[in-house]
Amino acid sequence: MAAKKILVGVVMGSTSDWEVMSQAAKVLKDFGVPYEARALSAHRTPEALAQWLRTMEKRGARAFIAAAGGAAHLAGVVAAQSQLPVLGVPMPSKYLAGLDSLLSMVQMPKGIPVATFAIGEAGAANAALFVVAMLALSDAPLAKRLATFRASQARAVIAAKLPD
Ligand code: RP5
Repeated sequence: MAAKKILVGVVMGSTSDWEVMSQAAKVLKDFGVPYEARALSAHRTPEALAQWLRTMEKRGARAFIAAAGGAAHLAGVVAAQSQLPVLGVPMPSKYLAGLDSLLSMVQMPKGIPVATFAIGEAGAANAALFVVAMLALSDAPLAKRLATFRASQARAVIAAKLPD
């Protein structure tokens, strides 16, 4: 039986990243965007990572979201191996609070880009929302769902009351 088609590959360097990256998965799920999430590391499992990237491309992936912490080279390694857009999410880290992850990820040398998002949950959710916006360019029902989401978010902000 053929593997289920997916549109987004979500990869993180460790299962310890999942608590944050589940925010990205939730957004994709809520918008009905088929994705596969895996914990695969650029340095601990380089061959398995390369194999998974090839499989995702064959299954129709249109983008990768890659999250890592510390010497966060995972997104760059994914971008080196795939021509698909790579969105990077720096993970909060134990000793440097994710600043190490952010600087590692955002400072890609010229030629192989990674679109780097904010550290942590906001970055995870926004990377997924950005993928939704990219896919919505050629998917009118998805574009409508994105517009509905943004309108409802705006209504919630306007309706919110500050404490007396
Ligand atoms: C990175 O090292 C991972 O992306 C994670 O953010 C960090 C710590 O990994 P573990 O030691 O928790 O597996 O590769």
